Amino acid sequence: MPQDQKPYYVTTPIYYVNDEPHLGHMYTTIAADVLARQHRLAGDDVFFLTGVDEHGQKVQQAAEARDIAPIALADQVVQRYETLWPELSIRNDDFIRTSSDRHKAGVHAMWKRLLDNGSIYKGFYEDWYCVPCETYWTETQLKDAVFPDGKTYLEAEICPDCKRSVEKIQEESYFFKLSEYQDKIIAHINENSDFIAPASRKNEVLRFVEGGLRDLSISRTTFSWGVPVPDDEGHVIYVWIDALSNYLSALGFPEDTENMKYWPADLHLIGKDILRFHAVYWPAMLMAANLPLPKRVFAHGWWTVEGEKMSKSKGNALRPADLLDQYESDTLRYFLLREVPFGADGDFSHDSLKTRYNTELANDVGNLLNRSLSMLQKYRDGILPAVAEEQSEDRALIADIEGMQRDVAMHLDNQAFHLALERVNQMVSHGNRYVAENEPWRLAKEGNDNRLDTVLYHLVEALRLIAVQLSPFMPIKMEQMLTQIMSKDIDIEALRLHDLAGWGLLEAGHQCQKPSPVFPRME
Ligand code: ME8
Repeated sequence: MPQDQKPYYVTTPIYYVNDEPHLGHMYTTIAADVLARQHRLAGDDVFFLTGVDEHGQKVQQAAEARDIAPIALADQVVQRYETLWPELSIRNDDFIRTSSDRHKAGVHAMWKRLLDNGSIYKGFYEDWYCVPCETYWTETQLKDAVFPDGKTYLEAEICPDCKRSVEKIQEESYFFKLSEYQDKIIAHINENSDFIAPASRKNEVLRFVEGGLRDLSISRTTFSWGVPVPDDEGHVIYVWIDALSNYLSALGFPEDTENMKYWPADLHLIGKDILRFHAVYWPAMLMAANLPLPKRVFAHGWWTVEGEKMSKSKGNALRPADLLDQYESDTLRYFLLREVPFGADGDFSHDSLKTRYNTELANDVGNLLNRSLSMLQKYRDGILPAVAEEQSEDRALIADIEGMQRDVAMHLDNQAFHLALERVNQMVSHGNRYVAENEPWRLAKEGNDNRLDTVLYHLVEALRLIAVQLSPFMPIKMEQMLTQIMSKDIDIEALRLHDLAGWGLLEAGHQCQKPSPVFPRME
């Protein structure tokens, strides 16, 4: 690896194994994959981590319901993920399982650090607990949450997040001195404006922390499926302390491994449901352990399906395998990141997917590729001509390409996937307008060879650079597109901007392939 490569570490949540993968898991992981690909393309030294969260009461109960051991359930679900991710072109560098020895070693090391620093003590715990969410609620929090009829969640014994029953529990427990970190967390958030995104989420976290942080109960005695507390095996470590440590254990923590160079993470991508754990508990743990904090936590929004909340009971959770039976993986990748501003909630509808595909991909990108390569075939036997005379409209096209390259990089730095794609689409429209305005068929008829050569060259070169920008989003389709343009097998994983982002790298005399549709219309 060259010396100047910048490390870039991006993570997804580790997903619970009590359930099958669904649209939501797919969404976060695709987003992380696009960023990982974008950074590899830019020449960075990328580490992209995903994995599964295998411990906890919820998983234990799901396994009991199926009459199998928790680890057997975990093995089944892990297999689903391990076959699913490649089918969606997800190219993670590692896959962490919390049942692995390397992970347990990391969790134990984290625990010991907190214990040695005096951040952990033993006490008694009495509170409300939501099993499905693995979340504890204080009396105050349940009292503050009120139904429209005025009844409090405490009276109803209902979880304010998932609206299912909470149970009262009392047990001996270890505690983490979270309360000591209230001011430090507030200061960190205020001093690091990029730490929590989008901005609305930042305010939400600040309000929560300003409301007061109580010490956090971090061990359980009521079930056994977890990482045991060192030297006190009647306790298992609270599943969130266990789970959050994955971001370090996967790098080899506590050993001083080569991969520890990736810490602190550049980005934890998560859904808005688990923001508090990532933007409050995790930073506090890291502060207590004297470790650097992740640079950024981005909490994206929530998908519903055809206007309804996805749920097991409704049976409407979209399964990636079913989606992949209906659509190509690149179409799904494109749609999910294009349809909804990243950070906002969104609705999955088959109609919107088809409309977006047909208008933006089949009509716009597909058409520009087809008509450009067809005209090149028809008028120049597929051989790229030299530029004869560049006019202002040609220079405007090049300037727009360069603007697109800058803007896409900027938008992806902000995780604004939808804006990055919108920007590419503007460029594609510019390309189609350029065809309409220059009327190559007229130039051919008039015998205006100089102008025709120039227009054909600009079209193909623009298409090449558009495909490069889209390649993190649609690696398979863009491999096909680039293969037609470059007339050679393209290894999309090996592309680097450094070698291919400059305007004019395609040489006159280069033979392009005959076009074959990359985005056939969907009926
Ligand atoms: O929370 N819309 O795991 P989990 C968008 N193990 N994203 C969704 C979604 C939806 N409807 N449903 C799920 C856990 N997600 C813990 C995490 S991390 C140290 C431990 C995505 O299986 C989204 O990324 O419940 C959300 O944060 C995650 O799945 C929750 O996955």
